[in-house]
Amino acid sequence: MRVRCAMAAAVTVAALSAAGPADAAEQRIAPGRLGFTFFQFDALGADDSTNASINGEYLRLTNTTDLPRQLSGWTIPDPTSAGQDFAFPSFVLAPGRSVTIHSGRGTGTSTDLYWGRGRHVWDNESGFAFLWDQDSRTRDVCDYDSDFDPGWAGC
Ligand SMILES: [Ca+2]
Ligand SMILES: [Ca+2]
Repeated sequence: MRVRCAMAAAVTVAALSAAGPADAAEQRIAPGRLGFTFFQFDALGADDSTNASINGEYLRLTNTTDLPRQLSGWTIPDPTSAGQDFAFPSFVLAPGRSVTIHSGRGTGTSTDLYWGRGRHVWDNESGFAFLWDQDSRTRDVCDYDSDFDPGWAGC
């Protein structure tokens, strides 16, 4: 997934540098992407049961489309199959903005949301994070492997 993203970015850069002004404008208004952009799957330092450590695990979701996106009803399924999926509240992600989803407890803001779990969610070795829309369609997936990713992944 990351390799494909990197290749797509390289192709975009190449296309932009070779394109004329009209083509460049077309690129700017082309539909963007709503997806994961950063994943701290292993909280910094030794993992303990404190809320600060649990919140040190987080996923960042970015809206690079030109439109605000309502995420109400979207979910991030629980990777441990404990039936405690993260469900977005009524939440609008503005164009160009990101929201960080922390594993622990906290008060949600326009930039940070909290899963509310009492322990770390993401395996520190490897795994997948899925983003599902309100119809349970997969909109993005971020895979990671600590053999290649040093505690975090760029998605
Ligand atoms: Ca973890
Ligand atoms: Ca850690």
